[in-house]
Amino acid sequence: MKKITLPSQSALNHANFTFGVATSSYQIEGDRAGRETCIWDTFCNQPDTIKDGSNGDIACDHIHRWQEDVELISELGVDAYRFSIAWGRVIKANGDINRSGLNFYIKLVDALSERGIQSHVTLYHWDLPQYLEDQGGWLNRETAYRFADYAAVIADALGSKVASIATLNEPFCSAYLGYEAGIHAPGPQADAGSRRKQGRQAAHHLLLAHGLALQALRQHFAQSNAPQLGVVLNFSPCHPLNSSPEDLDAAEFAHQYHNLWYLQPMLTGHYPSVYERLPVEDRPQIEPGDMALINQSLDFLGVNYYTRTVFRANQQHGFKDVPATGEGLTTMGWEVYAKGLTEILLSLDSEFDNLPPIFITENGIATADVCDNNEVNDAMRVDYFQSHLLAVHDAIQQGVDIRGYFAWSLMDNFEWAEGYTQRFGIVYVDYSTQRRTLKNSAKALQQLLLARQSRHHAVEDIC
Ligand code: GCO
Repeated sequence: MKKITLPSQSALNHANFTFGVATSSYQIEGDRAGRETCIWDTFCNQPDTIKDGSNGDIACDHIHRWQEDVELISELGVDAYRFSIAWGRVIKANGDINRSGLNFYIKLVDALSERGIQSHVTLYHWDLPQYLEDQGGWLNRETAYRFADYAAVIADALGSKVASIATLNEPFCSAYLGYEAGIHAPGPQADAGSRRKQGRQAAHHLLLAHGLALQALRQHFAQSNAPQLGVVLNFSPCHPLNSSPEDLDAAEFAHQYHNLWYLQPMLTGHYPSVYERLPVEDRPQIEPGDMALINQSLDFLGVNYYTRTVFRANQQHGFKDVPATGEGLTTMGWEVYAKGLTEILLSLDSEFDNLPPIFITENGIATADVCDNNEVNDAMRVDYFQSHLLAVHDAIQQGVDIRGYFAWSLMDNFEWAEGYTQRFGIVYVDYSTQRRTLKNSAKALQQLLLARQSRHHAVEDIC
C-alpha cells in the first residue's frame, strides 16, 4: 500500500500544525424532518438540476450516525474536524431557536472534545433556509442581518468550546455558481436584473453578512476565551491559454473576479480594480459604510484548493474558462496540479501585507472508487495528498504562515449538482447500507498521523 511521507524537518510534522478532515451539513446530514427546508432541497426538486436526480434528504445519515462518525474521525488520528452548521436546523422560520437542532451540534462538539479533537465550525456552507430565500435570499440585504443574528446564537451555544468559527464557505460558489452560472442553488432569479448583476449583488450581501457576523462574534467574545474567527474562501490560480495580451488580460480579469473579489474587500475594504470594468448596471448596490463593515480583522483565512483554471479572452464576459483535457484528470474533469497550491499561497502572501495565518481548509480529489472486499484502492488520492502536502510544505519553506491542513472529505457525500456521482471521501460510503469503509488514502493518512504522534511523544519524553 502506498504511503504518504513528509520531509522529517517539515513544519507539517510539528505538534502545533493541525491535521483534520472536513465535511459540510447538507452534504452529509440527512434528516430533513429535523430542520427547515433549505435552498438546496428546493433546487434538487427542480428538473435537470442534479446529475443523478438525487438530493440531501438522507445523504450520509450523519444526524443518526454521528457517534459512529466521531469514532471514525478519532480512529484516523486527526487533530481536528471541520464541519458546518445547517442554519435551518438551528433557527426556525418564526425566528425561534430549534433547541434539539442546536443540541445536536453541542453534543457533537462535546464528543469530539472528549476525544481530544478540535472543532472547526463553518456557519454557512450554502444551505440557506428557504424561508429567507422566499424573502429574496442573498439578493435581499436583510439576509446579511439575519446571518449576524444566527452567528450570535452559535457563539452563545458553542462559544469557547470550538477552535475556530468561519463565517462563510466559498461565497464564490453561493454568488457566482448560484446566480451567475446558475448551476447551484438557488439558480438564476427571474426579473432581478442580469445574471451578472444578481451574482455581484449576492456577493456583496454575502460579504456584508461576513462583516456583520464577525462584528457580532467579536462583541460576543470580548470578555471570554474566543475561538479563532475567520472565513473560508476558494482559490484557483488563473492561467492564460496562451501568452497573447488578450488571454493574459482574461486570466488577470478572472483572478480578480474569482479569487480576489471576496478576499480583497475583507482585507482592504475595496473591491479589486476589475470592478471598474464592469458595466455600471452590473455593479452591486453598495450602501455607505458597507465596505468598512466588510473590512473586519481576520484571525485566519481558510483556503480551499482543488486545481488551477485556464482562461481565454471572451468579449462578453472578459474571460472564459477552458476545461482541462488529457490524461490523469479526476472524475470531476479537474487537472491534478499540486504546484498551483504553492503558487496561489505565495501570490496571496505577496499581494496582501495583512494576510492572516492560513489553514488549508479543503483539499482533495474525486476518483472512481470501488469497494471490493472491504478494500478501496484509491492510489490516485494517496498521490494527490502526497503532492499537495509537499506543496504546502514548499509554501511554508518560502515564508507563508500556514497552520493546518484539512482533507476534503471525511467521507463520500452529496456533491451538489453532481449528486452522488462523485466520491471525494477518504472513507467510502455504501449508500444502500450506509456502511463506511476506510479507503487506502484514509489508512495512509492514519499512518502518517500515527508516525507524527509517536515522534511528538518521543520529543516529550526527552524533554
Ligand atoms: C467546495 C465545497 C465542497 C465541495 C468540494 C468538492 O469547496 O466546493 O466546500 O462542498 O464538495 O469542494 O467540489
